[in-house]
Amino acid sequence: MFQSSKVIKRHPLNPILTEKSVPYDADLIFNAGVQKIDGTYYMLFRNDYCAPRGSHNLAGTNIGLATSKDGVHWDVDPEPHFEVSDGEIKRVYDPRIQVIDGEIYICFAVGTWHGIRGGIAKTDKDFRKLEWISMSAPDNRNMVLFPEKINGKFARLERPFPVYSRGYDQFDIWYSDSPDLRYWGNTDLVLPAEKVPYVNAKVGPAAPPIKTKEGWLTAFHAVRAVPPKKNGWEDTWGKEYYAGIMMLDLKDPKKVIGLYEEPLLAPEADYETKGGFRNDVIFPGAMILEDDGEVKIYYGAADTVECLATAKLDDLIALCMKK
Ligand code: BMA
Repeated sequence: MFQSSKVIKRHPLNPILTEKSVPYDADLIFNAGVQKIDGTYYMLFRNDYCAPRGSHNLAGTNIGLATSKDGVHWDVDPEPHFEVSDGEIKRVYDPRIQVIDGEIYICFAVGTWHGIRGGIAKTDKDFRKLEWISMSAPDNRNMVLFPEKINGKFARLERPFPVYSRGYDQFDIWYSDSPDLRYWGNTDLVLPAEKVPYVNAKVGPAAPPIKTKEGWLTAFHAVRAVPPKKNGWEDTWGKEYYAGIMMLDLKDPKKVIGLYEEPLLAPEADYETKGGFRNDVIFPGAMILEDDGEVKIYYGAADTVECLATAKLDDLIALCMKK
């Protein structure tokens, strides 16, 4: 019913990373964070592994590192990069990488025994160190950091999930800022789900914002509830995940100044709609703006593989800014 925008090109080598390229136990490779630092692309990918490999018996989640010189072909490290599972924390997943003033930060969804939390950690150039800076109260996740301080404060988008007040899967995108990445406040609503015409359920942040002359451009995830059916590995699955795109005000990023009212990316390709763990899922995790004005959009497909789509920055801006 809904189609991807014409300005989007799926990369001909999609999916660009799958479990086949991972030399250790790996089954579902998706929802990666990517950054280009000093000319090298770094990807932290989510790996949901099964025991034994290749079975449908999910056994855990770790995070792998892959590097690339062109953002398309990847070298995967020989070992998983990290797996966090210590007492209260069950696992971390869906990493989002941001560089602010030369420091590298990762936002994670953190599964704990007492709810899902949004965690922010500082790391170093080889992504080995994980120094936790802050962890939200449950239930919150999908945090993304802005690439610079705004009005003197660090800023993030986030997605609390207030089941009591909004109902199951009716969730929105929120904003908070912080003097130090530890204490977050000034929280406000950014994009309520009902403002997005093709959504009948929830929205949430996806790719960390990039700065443009018009504003902060950011891709979000947008969910439609559909009648549950057997889809993928589970007996019933009743959702479709799209990528949406919007523009936020440069000085007041709580303010949406442009929203594309149709999906940027809708599940259409075979690797998005067939044979995956959960088909019909597109979940962006990064947008990289190249010097020639191309934007690389990295996204998880079907909760199974990692993909790349490209678009021209000017086209993405035009989608958001024209009514
Ligand atoms: C969300 C998260 C994502 C996942 C999506 C689709 O709730 O768990 O990591 O990609 O569902 O299954």
